[in-house]
Amino acid sequence: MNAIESSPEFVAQIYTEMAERLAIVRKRLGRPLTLTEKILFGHLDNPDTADLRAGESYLQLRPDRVAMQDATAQMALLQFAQADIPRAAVPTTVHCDHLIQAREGAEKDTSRALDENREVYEFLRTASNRYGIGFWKPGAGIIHQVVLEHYAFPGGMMIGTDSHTPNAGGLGMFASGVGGADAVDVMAGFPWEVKSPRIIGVKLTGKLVGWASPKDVILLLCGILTVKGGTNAVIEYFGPGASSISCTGKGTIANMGAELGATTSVFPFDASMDLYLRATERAALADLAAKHTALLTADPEVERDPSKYFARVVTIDLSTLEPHLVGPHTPDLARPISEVAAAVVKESYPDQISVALIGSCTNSSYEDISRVTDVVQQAKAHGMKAATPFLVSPGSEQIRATIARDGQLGEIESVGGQVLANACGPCIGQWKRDELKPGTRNTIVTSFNRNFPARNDGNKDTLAFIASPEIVAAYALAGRLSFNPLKDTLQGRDGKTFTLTAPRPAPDLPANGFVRDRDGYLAPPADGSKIAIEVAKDSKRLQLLTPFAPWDGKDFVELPLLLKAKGKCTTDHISPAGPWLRFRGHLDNISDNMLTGAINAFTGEASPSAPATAREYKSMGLRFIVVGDENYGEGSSREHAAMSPRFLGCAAVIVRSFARIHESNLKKQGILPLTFANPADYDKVREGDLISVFGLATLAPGAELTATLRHTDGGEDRIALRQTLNAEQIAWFKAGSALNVIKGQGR
Ligand code: MIC
Ligand code: SF4
Repeated sequence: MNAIESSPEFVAQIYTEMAERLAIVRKRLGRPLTLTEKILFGHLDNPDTADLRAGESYLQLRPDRVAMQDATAQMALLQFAQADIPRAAVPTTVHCDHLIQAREGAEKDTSRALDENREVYEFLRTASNRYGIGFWKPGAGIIHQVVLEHYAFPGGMMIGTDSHTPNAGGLGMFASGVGGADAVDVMAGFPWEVKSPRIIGVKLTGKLVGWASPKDVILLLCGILTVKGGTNAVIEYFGPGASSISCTGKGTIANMGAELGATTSVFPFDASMDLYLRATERAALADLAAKHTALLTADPEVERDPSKYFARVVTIDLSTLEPHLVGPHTPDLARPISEVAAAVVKESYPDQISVALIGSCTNSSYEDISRVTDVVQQAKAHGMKAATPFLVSPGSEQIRATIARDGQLGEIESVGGQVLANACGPCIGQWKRDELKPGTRNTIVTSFNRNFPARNDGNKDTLAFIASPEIVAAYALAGRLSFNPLKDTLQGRDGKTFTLTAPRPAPDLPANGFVRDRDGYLAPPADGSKIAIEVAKDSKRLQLLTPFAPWDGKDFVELPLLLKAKGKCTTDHISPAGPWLRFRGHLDNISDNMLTGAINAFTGEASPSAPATAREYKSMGLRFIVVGDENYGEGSSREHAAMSPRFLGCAAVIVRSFARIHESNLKKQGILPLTFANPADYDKVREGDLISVFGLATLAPGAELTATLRHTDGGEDRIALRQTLNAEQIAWFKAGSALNVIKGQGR
């Protein structure tokens, strides 16, 4: 049986193996290594022979753990069930966090979710028990927070079926977001394959002061690097400023590296991680890490001459960092707080804030909530209450119970704050906003990480802005986006006007320890092989998978263009969440949301009819092609954004560029992800085009393909397409999916 915990024995063994593999790679490379390289190469499946060219080759890695959340684990486990493998090969956990809808507050919302999602939770619980997977029940917390509190450790490697898995980088782990099919590979005992990343070094100097917080580091970086800037790159932080930031603060920064499209973000092992491990009852891991600091930090030469070792170096001086606000609609539209008021006027953003929200997997640490409490107490001293509804999503039961015990929650509630379940809630559209008429243009501010249109409440006219929790708290008090928390005055109920002072530095670890809570955890039995996994035939929520058909050996000839998407097309546009989350285990049903959020380049409108048209083609035995713009598939790891198109008959997706996880999800599911060799050819695609792709029989790594666009007026354009498939991925395409290849090959 696999132990689920990251026990000292388990971690010691990993450090030994890392050292062995690194010795081999060091011999081959003969140069100093960055921290990223140490963890990556320390987890190579084939250190002797691996092709290590950054940005070019694919690495075969052996992650130490897998984590999955309920909205993605359903499809992952349905695929794992198809692979017919008795038990997960590495320690794996499932976390029930995405399916709880925020409505009336923590208790009622959690109990309603238990009722409404019973069938899905039962499936996840029994499948976890059967396959030797640790199961965290609804209400226990959000995946990344629970992983940080219990399983992450410096130098480890983890993959998770959620794009914010890199949160564990705050504790020095190489943690990456993947689609369910990648998780299935690792759970089945195969290596995880990922593009060998470029490494971007971020040097932090100085120390955060005043209102500036770890969140502002990543908000600023989002503005600098943009949502594409981290694609196939790892962000490695270093410098004196890095060690001045708490472990949970580092978690916030690493978490939101997902917004840059980064493979992950890492921080070197330091005293803050040591303290966090001890505060979470893992002193033995802290001792072990201390013994292995050479493995868990970059070689000294790297810090001395960073530009020699990193593809790019960005320097951020924490001492002069101004708090930032990003949004709306994209996390890289960053502005210093002092420029927000002018932007409100210039862009006609609704000034009145309709709701302020803090917490989530990104920002609900003890430090965050304590700084928020400092801000609200200043207002309370003047008899003030929040001017807007003020919602708090704690990241875990550990954090909720601790801030309840230490009084911060009570303080936040006393100014009108409402505590939601320890779950994703409004961050993923699980938010019943009865007060808002659909279609109303309105402003919300959050301390979350995502702000795509319609993301939080299903309303595309909601403008979501992201800032640190302490800044969001200040906005909640003022109720206006044009309010500058650093300077402007508030009017107290006592008749006095006052200016907020910057919250005092707050501890990231409670003086009296965390309230450790493992009630929400269910360990798998020693032998789960007799446990049956039931999926009712007529279930609306779950559906067993049928393997996708293999490639028929022919070129794609004159396939209809289903949709040409324009501009940002995130996985939230391709497979919207919110109400659709309930179908995450039912491929047929969820496919009715396919591409409905994508903006049709010919009409400028969303595409509600895309699923029906695709079904029509399917009934006629026709496959189709989708065309997209830059960074297509940005955002979430949800593989539904690849499985639904595959299920309805998509043969290829042709775009200007892809986001990493989505490109890999398409490959896994047997769809060809292609890019225009000449990005301007995007403009040649016209409404009603029939698209052919030639050269499939000789498909080979690096080979270009040719396509023709036959236009409705009889004209034709011939264009060149690129692809990044390696030999193994070509085999997936030919077999119909990666899963078809794995099946029967189990360990
Ligand atoms: C997100 O933040 O977008 C999600 C919801 O957590 C997703 C996962 C999902 O769609 O289930 C992610 O980040 O991967
Ligand atoms: Fe949940 Fe939001 Fe974090 Fe995704 S980003 S895991 S939806 S809290």
